[in-house]
Amino acid sequence: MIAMTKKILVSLGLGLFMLNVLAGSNDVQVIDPWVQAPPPNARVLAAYMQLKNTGAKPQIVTAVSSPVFDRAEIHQTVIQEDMTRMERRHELIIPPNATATLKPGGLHLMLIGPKKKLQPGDPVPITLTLKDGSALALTATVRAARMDAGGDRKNMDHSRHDSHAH
Ligand SMILES: [Cu+2]
Repeated sequence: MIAMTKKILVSLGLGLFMLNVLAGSNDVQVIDPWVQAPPPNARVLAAYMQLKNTGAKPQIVTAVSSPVFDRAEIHQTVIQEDMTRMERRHELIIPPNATATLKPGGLHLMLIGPKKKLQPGDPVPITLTLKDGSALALTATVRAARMDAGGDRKNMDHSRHDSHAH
């Protein structure tokens, strides 16, 4: 079903975006990519998505870029001794027949130095470079955090509160 859809899109010549996706790794599907709507004057934004590897070998993301940001990194949010902080990862491994989930409070793409103001609904082009040298182009949409992300945030606030000395 998916293969058929792709073939039809290509035969219609539907733009560079789809072609770029197909020219990249056919084994990685990008599901629901979005960028969290930033507070005013934010210098870093987070992008989330699911990366589904339908192939039989691991797929490894080694670099991230976006034309509307100075640079981008792979980050993991970690909670250590009641402190929430972000660690940079140099690789994002998607095991065979598995899905890597990038979500608030966990793995994310850190978009650094926005070149323009972004608002909900704006498209954000992002390119993932895989270890095999192929590129995976996607377009994320800016939107406010989802309701189901609220639980994560509440936990983070709570842990921060606990870390205060009273
Ligand atoms: Cu980060």
